[in-house]
Amino acid sequence: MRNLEVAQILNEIADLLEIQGVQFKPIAYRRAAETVNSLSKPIENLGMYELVSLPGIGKSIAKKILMIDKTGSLPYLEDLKKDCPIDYESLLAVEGIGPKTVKLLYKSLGVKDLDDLESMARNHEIRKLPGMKEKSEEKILENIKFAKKSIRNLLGNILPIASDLKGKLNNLNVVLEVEIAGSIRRRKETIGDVDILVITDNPREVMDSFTNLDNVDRVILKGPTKSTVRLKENVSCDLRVVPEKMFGSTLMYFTGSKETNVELRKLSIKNGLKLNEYGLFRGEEWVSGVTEEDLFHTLGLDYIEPELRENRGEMEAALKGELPTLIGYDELRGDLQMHSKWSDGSNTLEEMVMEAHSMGYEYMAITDHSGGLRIAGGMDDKHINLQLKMIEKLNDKFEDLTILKGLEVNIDSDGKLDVDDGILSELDVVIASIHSGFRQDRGKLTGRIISAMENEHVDIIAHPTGRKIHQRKAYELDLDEVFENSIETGTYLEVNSQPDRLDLKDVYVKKALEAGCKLVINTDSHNRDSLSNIEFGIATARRGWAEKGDIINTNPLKDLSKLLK
Ligand code: DGT
Ligand code: CA
Ligand code: CA
Ligand code: ZN
Repeated sequence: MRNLEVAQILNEIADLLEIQGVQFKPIAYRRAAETVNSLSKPIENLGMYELVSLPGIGKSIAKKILMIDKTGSLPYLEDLKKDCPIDYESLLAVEGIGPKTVKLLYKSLGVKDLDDLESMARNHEIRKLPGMKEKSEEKILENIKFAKKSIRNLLGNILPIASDLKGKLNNLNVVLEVEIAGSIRRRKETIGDVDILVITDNPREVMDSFTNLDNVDRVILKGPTKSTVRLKENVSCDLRVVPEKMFGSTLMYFTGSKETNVELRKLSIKNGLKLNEYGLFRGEEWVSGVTEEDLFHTLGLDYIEPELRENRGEMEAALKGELPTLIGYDELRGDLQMHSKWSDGSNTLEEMVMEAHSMGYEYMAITDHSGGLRIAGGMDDKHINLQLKMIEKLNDKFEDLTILKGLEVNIDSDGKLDVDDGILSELDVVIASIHSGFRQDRGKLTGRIISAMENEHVDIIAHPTGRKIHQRKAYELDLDEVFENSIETGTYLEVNSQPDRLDLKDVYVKKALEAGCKLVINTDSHNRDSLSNIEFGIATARRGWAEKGDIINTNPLKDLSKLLK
């Protein structure tokens, strides 16, 4: 472990203790962190005796440093985190908010995360607190925006960058293997930093090339086995060199999630084994670790796909041989929501069709917006009828692709649709969605969705919760009631693949499937390039434990048509 990382852990302990209102200790940890940070030699070279002779480091902190050094983590910190119900990392990222304020906000207003903070600031609750003014509220609201953007990036923005890095590293002669690990491998919706592992015989050359890549903005640390850089795209990237014999165990460790690692380690101990990034051991004897598959099997588990490694019951399922067979990334036969220039899309109908064709789809649906002048780019009845004729003509041109006639209709604030049943009855796919009135109460919003589902023509509810990552919370919804009605009315809920929507999100996908719903994965593309976003929708479905049979657009057209009746 590097000095910087050790110091970070000590500072994090200080933050947590301060949030809990513990006296004196936070100051001690901060002083120790400062000492570690300003050391001129690597801390890993120091033993107990040298450590305690440093200013501000006593026996208890020295012990912790040695532990961090040896294991890469600290049970004391993990326990502190477990006891802390607050998303303090996000809150502390807001400029002007320190541990004392986090504590004040939690104790007096129950603020646990950025969303709570934002709503308290908007409702003018913050100015009532000691030491806070009207101005502080404005500042907080302003700074929340920055904090939200700077903390975590969308998977949709980071995955291409990481894949590009992987490619560049793969091109180096001395690199034998490269793998992306961390939250990207798990396809989490937002990403803190990029983690990459390589096998090489020549670490020095790999590190030199890595830190000199043209999109590296600055080098944060550079060592023989680990380097960290800040990329010009404003995200950090950790690169680790891994011995071949340990590739599986290191990949498993750095894929995480942290919670999953903790559970895997517990299971190992139960089996009289010890698991760490270097392998699986019985006493001193190395047992397994070349591949992840070996490790899982040695532990008596079925292989757990990275998307499932979130400690949401996958371990129990893997022990019992009851893991789902996840839907594959190549199993969709069509995309059932996209827009063209006929409404607010930026490509023509033909261009969208050509793109879907080149993706190898068997079918697709054009679902431009309805609503006439009331909706941006919405088509009126005349335009809808014209477009239907155009689609028929286009269909004649393609033998191996069927273009389904669709619309994305609007659910108004009373739950009524903005297109007559007469027109809806002529369509193959009717999608209904909420685009306004997000602030209504739970009963009203749930009622709107349910009345749309009750229309016999409506097949799909798009982006069912309306959330936009970093921009807008989901609206209030009784999801259990929505799931129940989805089954009763045969209306499918969408997993929207837009990287800032991913709606339904992973945990709701899982809930919906447990309730017995069927889902559809769409891109909701507004230009042809976005059709490739489908992988993020599939990833979200996989993170929600979806199998092929749960997703209607894995069906051949003739079966799909029956489902869309
Ligand atoms: P991120 O970067 O916040 O999106 O999420 P991750 O999961 O990529 O987390 P990161 O980059 O901090 O660490 C990569 C993996 O390394 C993580 O998923 C699990 C493992 N790891 C890192 N730190 C710890 C730790 O303190 N304890 C345990 N058990 N595992 C850790
Ligand atoms: Ca990461
Ligand atoms: Ca990392
Ligand atoms: Zn649109």
